Amino acid sequence: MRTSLLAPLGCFLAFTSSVYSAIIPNVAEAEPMGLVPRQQATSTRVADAQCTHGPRNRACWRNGYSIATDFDAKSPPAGKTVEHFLEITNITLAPDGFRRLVMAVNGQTPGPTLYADWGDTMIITVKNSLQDNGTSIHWHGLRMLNSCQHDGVNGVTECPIAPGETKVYRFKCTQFGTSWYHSHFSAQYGDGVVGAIVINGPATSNYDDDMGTMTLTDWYYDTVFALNIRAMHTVGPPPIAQNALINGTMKSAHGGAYHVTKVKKGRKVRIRLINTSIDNPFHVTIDNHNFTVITSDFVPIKSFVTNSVSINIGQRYDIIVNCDQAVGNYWLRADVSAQCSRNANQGNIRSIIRYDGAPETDPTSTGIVQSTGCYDESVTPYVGNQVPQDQFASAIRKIDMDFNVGASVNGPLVQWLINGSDIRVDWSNPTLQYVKDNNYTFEKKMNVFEINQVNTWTFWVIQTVQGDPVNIPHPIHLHGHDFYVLGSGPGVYDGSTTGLKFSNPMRRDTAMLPAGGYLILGFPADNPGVWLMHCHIAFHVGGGFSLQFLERKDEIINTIGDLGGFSSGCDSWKKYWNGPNRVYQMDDSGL
Ligand SMILES: *[C@@H]1O[C@H](CO)[C@@H](O)[C@H](O)[C@H]1NC(C)=O
Ligand SMILES: *[C@@H]1O[C@H](CO)[C@@H](O)[C@H](O)[C@H]1NC(C)=O
Ligand SMILES: *[C@@H]1O[C@H](CO)[C@@H](O)[C@H](O)[C@H]1NC(C)=O
Ligand SMILES: *[C@@H]1O[C@H](CO)[C@@H](O)[C@H](O)[C@H]1NC(C)=O
Ligand SMILES: *[C@@H]1O[C@H](CO)[C@@H](O)[C@H](O)[C@H]1NC(C)=O
Ligand SMILES: *[C@@H]1O[C@H](CO)[C@@H](O)[C@H](O)[C@H]1NC(C)=O
Ligand SMILES: *[C@@H]1O[C@H](CO)[C@@H](O)[C@H](O)[C@H]1NC(C)=O
Ligand SMILES: [Cu+2]
Repeated sequence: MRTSLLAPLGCFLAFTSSVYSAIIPNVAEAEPMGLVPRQQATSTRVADAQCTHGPRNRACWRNGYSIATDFDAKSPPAGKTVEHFLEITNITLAPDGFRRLVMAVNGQTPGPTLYADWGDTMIITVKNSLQDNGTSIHWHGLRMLNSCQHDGVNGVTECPIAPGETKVYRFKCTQFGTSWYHSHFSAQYGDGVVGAIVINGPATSNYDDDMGTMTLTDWYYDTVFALNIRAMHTVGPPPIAQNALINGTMKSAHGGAYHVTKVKKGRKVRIRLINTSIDNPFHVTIDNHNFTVITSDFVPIKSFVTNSVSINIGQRYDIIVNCDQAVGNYWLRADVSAQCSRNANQGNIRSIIRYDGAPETDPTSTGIVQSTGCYDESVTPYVGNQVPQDQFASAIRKIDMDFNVGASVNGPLVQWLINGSDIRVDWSNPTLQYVKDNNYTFEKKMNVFEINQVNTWTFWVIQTVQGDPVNIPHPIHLHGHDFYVLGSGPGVYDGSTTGLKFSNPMRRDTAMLPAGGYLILGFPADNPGVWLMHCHIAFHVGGGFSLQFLERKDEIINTIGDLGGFSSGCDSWKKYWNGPNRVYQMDDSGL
């Protein structure tokens, strides 16, 4: 088997000034006119079929699809099929000079970046070559329209892939932009099972060169499996990361190296920032350079110029940097916000932006004063949608989120309660099995919330129970949908619509629940399936901070069709789990 990694060729198309003047529409012309209801094709202003995507007209795509298209309403129908092969192994690596066991993807962490074009179908074969763990791979932020059986959540949409076994995931790229994949098997992704995803498509601003993805992740010298168990049985702050990795590398007292991104003076370059942390949010700046932010998660936004961007776990921002400064070396800095997390190498988490012709030395540039705090950037989607305010009051449902310290045989047990219950999935009996069996009698610990109204909007307020000793923000991530963020705030939501945003609110797949406060989300029930919603801090999801939406249960099996290797996967898993060679227990939520 082999990996086919298609280079993002479209991003390097050359252009001449004569081509430039002939190209329509430009970005400004592609601007959608006002707001339209969510379920309709968005804009009457579609791309000219003649217009070709390129450095001077990134707003174009092809065949009538452009940046003005609402990708929730339609996407190019007949793309190509892109195949990838990922093998998960347990090996020793030293990404910052310190040698430790990691769980790698094709021998590296982050694993290979998966490329596709908008409208393509990805077929990804995952082989679990770990000796003593299952795995399941989730394609973060991908909508998985009518294909929840490929969402990669063990205990929900599949049984884990048993050691030595393979599973084939298949889904259509209905969105475009930047994302990542990661394991959903307990804390496994924190030990290295992550990688980036790039889906080429149009963009709201022009640029010359696509520099690819840049992953930012906190890095621990103990395995995250071990730390997670310790965190679950220790009352107090979570473990402190020893370092952070930018694109898989960093310097430390043990050695290592800074990642170098090579740019050309006079060019505008696109960098796709992805926060793959398990606990650390970052503020990213580049010395001497402002940049233009063009997307938040998969959603194109009205671009804005800034000198710093705050990225929470699971979130992505694509930025365009104008390389207009003197030829030289400049630091890209990723600072951890002391208010929400800690990192032992705070202040030194950096990579290098090196202009062609600059010496191969470390930069001497100086940074700006970093912004601090734990918040989401305030962004406006480029394709504007209206959320129906008249449906809000009758549809809103409340979910309480509470911190608790319980007891277990291993000492105290840190629990994150969702309406009173910390989730525990059963890897051998995933929720999709219940759906297959027409059995809707769920145990409380599964944290199942049903959404049964067809194609109407569903609204949720996640409310932190007041008076807890632990008050920190949580990055909330939803599978199967981009949610609309209607509002958030400190304290208790008062039930009113005053201050909520129904007209083109922020739309994304990961948003911040403020410390001790509430977050109000809405989305249309247009994707039958079982979808997890959880805090993306690995220690919190391990401690139960997760729920599952069971969306339009009666339609799921007919809509998703072929279950692929669902049943044979569960058979192999149960054989391993109940057999003599299994050495470990599940001792957290399983997610
Ligand atoms: C990884 O390797 C270590 C050391 O050989 C072993 O103890 C551990 O069980 C392995 N983990 C998995 C998941 O295979
Ligand atoms: C997964 O492997 C790690 C060691 O590599 C171990 O600590 C953990 O308990 C294992 N979990 C399961 C459920 O196999
Ligand atoms: C990060 O590393 C990947 C893989 O080597 C590479 O393709 C990409 O260009 C790097 N990103 C940046 C911004 O340098
Ligand atoms: C990644 O997200 C975590 C958790 O929200 C946050 O603490 C960290 O600062 C983020 N990193 C970046 C580079 O934004
Ligand atoms: C970045 O933007 C700020 C605020 O607009 C401005 O003062 C500064 O000169 C800009 N820096 C560069 C290098 O363009
Ligand atoms: C969560 O629990 C509260 C209090 O018991 C209840 O009022 C509410 O309906 C529950 N939420 C959902 C979505 O079931
Ligand atoms: C539903 O599934 C649960 C868990 O497997 C089982 O205990 C229960 O008997 C099932 N109920 C029905 C009606 O099949
Ligand atoms: Cu959390």
